[in-house]
Parts: sequence; structure tokens; C-alpha cells
Amino acid sequence: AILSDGAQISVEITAVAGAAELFRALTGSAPTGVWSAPGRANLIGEHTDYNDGFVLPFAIQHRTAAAARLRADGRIRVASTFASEPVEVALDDLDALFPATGSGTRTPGDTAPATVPEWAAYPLGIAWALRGLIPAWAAATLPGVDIAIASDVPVGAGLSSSAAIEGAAASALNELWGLGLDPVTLAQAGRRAENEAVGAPTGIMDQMASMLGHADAAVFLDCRSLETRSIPLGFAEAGLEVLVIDTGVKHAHSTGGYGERRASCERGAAALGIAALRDATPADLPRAAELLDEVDFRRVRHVVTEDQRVLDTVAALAADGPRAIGDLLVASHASLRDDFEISIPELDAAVEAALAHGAIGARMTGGGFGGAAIALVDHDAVERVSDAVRRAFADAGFAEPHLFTVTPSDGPRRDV
Ligand code: GAF
Repeated sequence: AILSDGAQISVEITAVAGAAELFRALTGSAPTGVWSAPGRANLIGEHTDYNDGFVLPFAIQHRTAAAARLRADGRIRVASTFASEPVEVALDDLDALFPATGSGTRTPGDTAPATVPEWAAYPLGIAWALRGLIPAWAAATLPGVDIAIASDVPVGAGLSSSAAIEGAAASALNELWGLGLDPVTLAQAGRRAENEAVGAPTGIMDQMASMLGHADAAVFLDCRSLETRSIPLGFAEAGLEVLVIDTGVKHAHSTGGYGERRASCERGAAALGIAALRDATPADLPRAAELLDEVDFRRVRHVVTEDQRVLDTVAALAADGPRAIGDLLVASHASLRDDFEISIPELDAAVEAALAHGAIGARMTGGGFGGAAIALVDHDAVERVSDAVRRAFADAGFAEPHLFTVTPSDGPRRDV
């Protein structure tokens, strides 16, 4: 999901320094600490997470930071470089602000309560979700908190700026409130905030990638059991870079197509008589073709084949290293474009231009309908591929894309 109308802070100011500075401007004093969490790029495994399937994302070097300090009065105040005004509510009022649906998601298309700007629903939703994990009597005794947020994760680029906010705020509150919760529980709280406070019907990939990322590795996640394995990527040793091509076309998962795709997948699982599409294999596709209409069938085919591509990618990385995964990335993109229909012309152009000029593999990354593509490129070819992509965009009359490389990086930490 995106923070609409968000302005990125200047790249010369790191998120950590920006958050501390904003905290001082907000409160007139220093924060107790600054916690940060990364955005993520998804190497492969798209729209498989809410189908209980497999994903292989990695945390990136771009981070969101939360500077925070407890306050005595039971109120929570959040400020962010995304917005000019802070938002303040009593902790006891959070339950009324985000009434639990019990189902895990609000109706697709619902947005954050009108009384709270969308950006603020992320940190407030985290506070609400964390309070929900402890007994009511204990929640009632939690002190208030001031939180100032700054980010250098590009917003709306499909790099999960939202999970980075959730991870930073959850890490700060976990420590300041002495909750002692583990990273998986914090990721689950992040997903709950996103689903029920913000109203985006997303899966848990992004929060898990942000909370469990490791340098030089991807997070291989089974979205049913929430078991993870750190998968060495070895990009640097192989002389490879991951080039992000941010199309600049903003997407939002709290509206529209994301929820429709999810509904198609649920219809597919119901028709096949299985709990989730994770339980289907490519051998079930002929039966799915008989049971489903043509569109739902293609949605199902994407998910079932994508799960297999994730497993194949993990195997290829272990057996032959990162140069062996290019074709799997390309096949993933074709499936997202043709079967799942969530690519856009800008993403297709980015992938085509990158491949035509030497990328080993390329695909759109993230939820789709905008955002970014990633291309696996030889270190020495980054400039050439970047120029080719820029030329392709100019020739097609698209706005100039934003290009940069990302590095598989560590998860949350306390910075100050
Ligand atoms: C978005 C969602 F937030 C994730 O949960 C995931 O479904 C992804 O889209 C698609 O793979 O990032």
C-alpha cells in the first residue's frame, strides 16, 4: 500500500537522522531511541502469500526510522515527514478507531477511518495491534508514546514502504513497552495493522521480509507455517547487481485490483475443494480449467505455477548460483502480465528493454498495477541497461523512470 501524497525526504538526510530531527521539532527534546526497518524487493513469488504459498523476497538498504519516547499521559502522538501535521489520540480510543473485524481483513476498498490520515493509520494500527496481543488489564496500563517517522524507502514503488513503517514502529513499541515479542509476532501485528487499520487486504510477505531480512540473503518463507529459511544470494560474488526500475506509476492495494485478484484465488480454491491454492499443483490445472471461468482459471494458473517457480529458484540458487535464475524471473513476469494481468505497459517496457540489453533476468516486483521492476544485471552492464531503459521509456512517451540498485540487507535494528 502507499502513503498517498507522500513526499520523500532528501536522500542526503538518512531516515535515522531525519526521524531524530523531526522528534526534536515535535517535542523539544531527544528521543529515547531510534529504531529502523527496511523496505523489500521481491525476487520471486508474487501474489502467492495470501494463497498460503511460497515467496522469496529480500530486505533492501532503504529504511524507515521511528524515533520514539514514552510519555506519561496514555496518549499516542505520531508525526512523519510525509505530513505537515502530527496526529494524536488516546491509546484507549484506538479500539474505537479500528474496530476489529475478526476476519483478518476489512472489505477490499475500505480505507483507513476518515478521521485518520492514511499515513498515520500505519503506526497507530501497529500500536492498536500490539495492545491487542496482551491482556486488556495490561494494555490499560501501557504508557503513551511520541513517535516521529522518516523514510528513505521510495513510496509507491512496490518496495513496501508500508512494511518498513510497520517494522520500525513495531520495533520501537516492542522495546519501549517491554513486550518482548519475537520478529514473527511483530510481522503478524504489521499485517493486522495493514489489513484492519489501513484496510489493504495484503498477505504477510512484506512484513516478514522486513522483519527477517539478512544481508546478502533472501527470506524463503512458507506463508502457511510462517517458517523461514535464509537463502544466500551471492549476487556480489557473482558480479551481479539488482537494478530497480521504478516506473513512477503509483499503486495502492487498499483499492481495486488487488482485492479482485484475491477474490479470484479464493473462488479457485473453493471450486477445487482445497483450503488455499497452495494445496494445488500444476497437475490440478486441467480440472481447474473445467471448473472455473476463463479469467479465474488464469489467476489460479499464475499462483500455482508461481509457487513452483519459487521452489525452483531456491533449488537453482543452491545448485548453480544466481546466474541460473534468470529464466525463472522472466517466466514469473510473463505469468503476472498474461495470466494475473497486473503488469502495466511501463513495467513490460522496463523488463523488455533490460532483457534486450543484457539483463540476466527481469520481472515486475510487488503487488503490481504500477511500482517497479527488478533486473538482475552484470555489475559492468548497469549503466548500459539503465540507459536502454531510459531510452525505451522516452521512445514510448512514458515519464522518466527512477533507476537505482538495491542490496540484500539486514532487518530491523535499534540505530540510536
Ligand atoms: C503486496 C502485498 F502487500 C503482499 O502481501 C503481496 O501480496 C504482494 O503485493 C504481491 O506478491 O506487496
